[in-house]
Amino acid sequence: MSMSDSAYSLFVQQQTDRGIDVEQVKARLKELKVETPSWGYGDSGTRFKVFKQVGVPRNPFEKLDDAAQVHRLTGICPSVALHIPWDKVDDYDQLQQHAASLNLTLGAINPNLFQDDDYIFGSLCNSNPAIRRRAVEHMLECIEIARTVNSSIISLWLADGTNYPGQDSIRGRKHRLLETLTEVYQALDPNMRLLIEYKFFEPAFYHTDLGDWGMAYNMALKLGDQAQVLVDTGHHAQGTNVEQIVAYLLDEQKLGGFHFNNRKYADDDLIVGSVNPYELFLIFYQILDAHADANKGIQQTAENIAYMIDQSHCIEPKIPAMIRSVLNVHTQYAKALLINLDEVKAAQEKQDVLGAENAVREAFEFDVTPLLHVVREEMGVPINPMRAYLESGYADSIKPRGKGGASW
Ligand code: PSV
Ligand code: MN
Ligand code: MN
Repeated sequence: MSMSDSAYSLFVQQQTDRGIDVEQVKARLKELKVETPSWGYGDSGTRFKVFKQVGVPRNPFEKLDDAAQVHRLTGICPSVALHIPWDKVDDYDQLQQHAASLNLTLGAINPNLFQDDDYIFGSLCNSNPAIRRRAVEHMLECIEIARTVNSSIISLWLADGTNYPGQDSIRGRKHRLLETLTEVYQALDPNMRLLIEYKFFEPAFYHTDLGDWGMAYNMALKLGDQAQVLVDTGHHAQGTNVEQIVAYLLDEQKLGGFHFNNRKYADDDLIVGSVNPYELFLIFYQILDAHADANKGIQQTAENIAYMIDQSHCIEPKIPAMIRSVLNVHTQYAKALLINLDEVKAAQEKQDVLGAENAVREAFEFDVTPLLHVVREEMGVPINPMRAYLESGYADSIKPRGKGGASW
C-alpha cells in the first residue's frame, strides 16, 4: 500500500465513523461544474495599467484553446463565459464549433454596457431614451448570440449610477431600469435565464443603480421566474455576510449563480479562496444545507446554480491562475460536503451553540487532498492538475503568440 493509499483509507475510515458517505461525496465532487470566463485568459490590469503578458490569446478562439487546458486538467470546467463585444466574432456558429472540438460549450453571455462613450451617464438607466435604446439593442443582440451558441444564461452587470447628489433622479433611474429590463426579459426564450449582478460601488461612487442584492432581487422578482440574482463574491462592503445572502436567495428561489473571486478591500478580483477560503466553504455549507432540506421535502430547492469564476489575473500567469482558482473551489466544496448536517441540526435543536459551530468548522479542518486525488484518478484527470500543467509544455507552446493579446 502506498502512502497515498493509506492516507485515503484512513480518510474513508475517519469519515465513515463520522457518518459521512464518502462514495456520495465523491459523486458530488465529480458532478461539480465551474464555468471559466473568457476574459480571465486575456490581458488585464488595474485601473492604472493593463499589463501585457507573453502568450496571451489574441482572439476568442485562442481564449477557448486556453480554457480547454483548464478543463482537460481539472475535469470540471466544461463551459466558458463570453463577454460581448470583447469576444465579438463574425461567425458565432464557428466559435461554438471550435468550442465543441475542444470538448467545451459556450456558457453565460455577458453584455458590456460600460465601455462606450455613449454610456458616460449610464446605459439602461440613462435619462436619454436614445442611449437606453442602444443598451436594450445590445442586450437583445446578446440574447441572439446566446441562441446561436446554445447558451441559456445572460449575465447582466450594470455599471450605471451617479457620482454626485442630484446628478439624476434615483427613482427615475429605477423606473427606467424596470422598463428597459422588461423589454429584455420578454425577449428571452423559455429556457433562458437573466442573472442580475449587483455591486455596491465602482465605477459610480455616489449611488449605483443596482447597489446590493436587495435591489437585484427586487428587479428579478418584478421581472419573473426567469430572472434571478447573480452573487459576485467581490461585490460587497467589508464585513457583509455573503453566506446569509446566499441562504436568503436560495430560500426565495432567486439564487441564479455566482461570480467567484476573492477580495480584501473592494472588487479586487483575486483568486477565489486565496484570502478567505472559509467564506467559500460557508457559502457551500448554505447551499448543501438548503439542498438537504429540499431532498427531505422541507423546502423547495434552487437547482441550476451557475458557478462561474470572474477574476482578473493581472500579475500572475493566466492559465495556472485559473487552475488554482478551480482547485480552490473544488477543495472548499469537498470540505463542505464533509459537514454532518444531521449533527448540526441536532445541536441547533438543543440550542447547543458550541456543538453546532464545531460540527460546521470540524469539516473545514480535514485534509481533503487524499480524497481529491482519488476523485481525479477516477475522473481520468491528473491528480495534481497544477503540476501537470507546469510540466505540460503548454506555456512554452503559446509563447509564439507574443505580447499584445486580447485585453479588456
Ligand atoms: C464587474 O466588476 C464584473 O464583476 C462584472 O461581472 C463584469 O462583467 C466583470 O466584472 C468583468 O469586468
Ligand atoms: Mn462579476
Ligand atoms: Mn466585479
